[in-house]
Amino acid sequence: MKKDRQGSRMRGIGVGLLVCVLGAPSVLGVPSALGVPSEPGVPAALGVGLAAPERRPIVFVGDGAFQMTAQELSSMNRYGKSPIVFVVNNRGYTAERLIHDGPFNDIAAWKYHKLPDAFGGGTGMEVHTEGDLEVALEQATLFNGPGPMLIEVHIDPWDTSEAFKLMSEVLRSH
Ligand SMILES: Cc1ncc(C[n+]2csc(CCOP(=O)(O)OP(=O)(O)O)c2C)c(N)n1
Ligand SMILES: [Mg+2]
Repeated sequence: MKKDRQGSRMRGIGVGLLVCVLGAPSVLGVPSALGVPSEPGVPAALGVGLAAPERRPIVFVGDGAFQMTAQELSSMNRYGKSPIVFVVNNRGYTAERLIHDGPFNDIAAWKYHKLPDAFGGGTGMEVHTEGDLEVALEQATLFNGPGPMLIEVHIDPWDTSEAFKLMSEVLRSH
């Protein structure tokens, strides 16, 4: 993510998904983690929203994974669910780029923040800088539907954590 007046950079999250219950009882986080499949994150948020209506699912999903499950925004509208979905737009499959780069890691350039509207409702926001992110987080805190809130976060394709780089180096050498 680009620096702005706020200072330090934010790192890409790599790939993967973990479903875990965060501290606050009303919030359920579906963040990314290393080495587990990420594609079910968005559908899982819908399932969680249906199974535990008192909770607010929050999803962190890669753009590549999201392109496989984006239509669940439609189901969220259909069933009146309002998760917060962070889509990390690093223009493709960074996890695989680090291991073996090539044009097969590029994906179509969707305007992710416009998709809630296309799928029936909700709110979309776009984040380029840390200042934008602060505004988006404030809006997310106040958000109460209807429909999902999608926050598209732009990150450089090569901006990943040191741990992820190290893991990729090991994988690349095999
Ligand atoms: C259905 C499916 N096809 C292919 C893969 C292989 N795969 C592992 S990581 C990855 C890239 C994920 O990209 P993205 O969600 O954009 O995360 P990023 O690494 O860019 O943070 C892919 C395609 C997979 N896990 N599941
Ligand atoms: Mg990606």
